[in-house]
Amino acid sequence: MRALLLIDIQNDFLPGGSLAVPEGDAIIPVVNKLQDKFELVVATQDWHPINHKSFASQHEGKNVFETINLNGLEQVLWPDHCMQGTVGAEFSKEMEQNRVEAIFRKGTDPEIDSYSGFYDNGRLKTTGLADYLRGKSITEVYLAGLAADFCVYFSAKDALTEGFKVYYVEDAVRAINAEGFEEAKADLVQRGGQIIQSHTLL
Ligand code: VGL
Ligand code: ZN
Repeated sequence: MRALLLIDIQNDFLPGGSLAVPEGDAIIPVVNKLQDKFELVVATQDWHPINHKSFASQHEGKNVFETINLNGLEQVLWPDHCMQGTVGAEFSKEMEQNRVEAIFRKGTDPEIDSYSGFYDNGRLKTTGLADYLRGKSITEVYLAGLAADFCVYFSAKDALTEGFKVYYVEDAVRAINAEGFEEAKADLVQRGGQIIQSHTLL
């Protein structure tokens, strides 16, 4: 069985949002068309408390996109984004949501970031997503969403580690950095993932 994972399609990652991904809105018609082709559709939602340590605003004298050491892990400092209960944290209203069976929230612990929908960045805690998918007899996971070089990429890597067949739908993702996007795709192929185009599914 196949699942479509919609990664962080939230207002703050879309044009006008605080951490807008270039052309992020271009994926929405694509993911809306894709949903009907899957037995299961699941979404992840970046869901930070206002004092999350991935925010540059929590570190005096630090600027956004600088890197620091946070509790032993390399951490990029982001603009404040996807704060719990804010409009920025909501899914895009343009995204079809009726078929989304479950939402996995992440990034709720202020001390650690969580790019992947499966684990936090230290792999200390699971969100329960892998067991949820196995419970639904899912063996193949197709990834779409934002950002291609962060949360989609880390989710795809963890899906591979968890033993799923992994498909990264290239035209259903957009990246923060172009170089990071190329590196992410190359690394996923190296690890046994496949890069596909949505038209092969439609
Ligand atoms: C993301 C940076 C910070 C993402 C989330 O969804 O890719 N990126 N938090
Ligand atoms: Zn975040």
